[in-house]
Amino acid sequence: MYETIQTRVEAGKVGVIALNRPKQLNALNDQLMDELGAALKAFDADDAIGCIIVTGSEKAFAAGADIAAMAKYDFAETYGRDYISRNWETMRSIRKPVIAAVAGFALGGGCEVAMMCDFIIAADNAKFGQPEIKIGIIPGAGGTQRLPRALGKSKAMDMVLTARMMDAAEAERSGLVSRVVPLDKLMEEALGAALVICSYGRLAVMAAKEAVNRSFESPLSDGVLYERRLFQALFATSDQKEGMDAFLAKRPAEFKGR
Ligand code: CO8
Repeated sequence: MYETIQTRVEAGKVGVIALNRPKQLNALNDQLMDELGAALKAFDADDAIGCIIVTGSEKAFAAGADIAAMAKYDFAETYGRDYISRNWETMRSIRKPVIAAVAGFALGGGCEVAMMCDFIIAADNAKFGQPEIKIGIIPGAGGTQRLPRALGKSKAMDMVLTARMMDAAEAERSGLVSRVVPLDKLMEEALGAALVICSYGRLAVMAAKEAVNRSFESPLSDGVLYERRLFQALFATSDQKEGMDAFLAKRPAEFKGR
């Protein structure tokens, strides 16, 4: 059904999307972004799925937007027809957690897609970078905005202006990624994290994601109020009763997602 990505379901509840243009190191073209958007939306709408993993190959998560495709576009096509830009914001509309499992190169748009996910688990061979300046452009899918939030101004400027790559150890030290694991353990680690998330109440998981994302969009007082209202709303769910009753009864909780 898809040509540039592969999808599968793990353990009946984790949707896995693997970017799959191996000859181009998973360079992101319009077709791939259309397919990624469609797959994300399909998993988001599927009640059986509790968490989504986006990954690439061992060599590349994605080496950026497809330069061969971009090279021929002019302003009328990029701005007027939204070539290479369409569908990049789909990730932001996904309400279930999305984990990026990154091995190899995550450059340019590849780094930006990883940063749009909710958190990044990296293999020890991962390399992150925003090398757009080397080809006469700048990041175009949030790199100049999300990198400073993740790394602080100095490292973000260093990466965007010099185009240097950051290895997995530096990325973890800097807060860009949440965990680094050996390459052969990457999917196991990501799946483990996804299954832990799936074991919790679906509504609380969605609310937690929404509240954390709100912190990037609002002043602290508004964000704290937003969090408070979501917190209070969760007391209307049966999962809140079940979670607390189970704790007090010293038994595992059985969440229903209601
Ligand atoms: N686009 C197209 N093809 C690519 C890309 C790419 N981004 N990256 C690699 N490839 C291709 C190569 O052309 C090569 O193809 P071929 O075998 O036909 O010559 C193949 O993949 C293998 O690549 P290399 O031979 O170069 O492999 P190396 O291991 O020697 O090097 C690198 C790997 C370092 C990753 C190198 O390929 C490289 O520097 N790639 C380009 C990285 C880059 O500049 N990325 C940023 C692109 S711009 C961008 O992402 C802007 C995003 C804006 C999005 C806006 C949306 C709103």
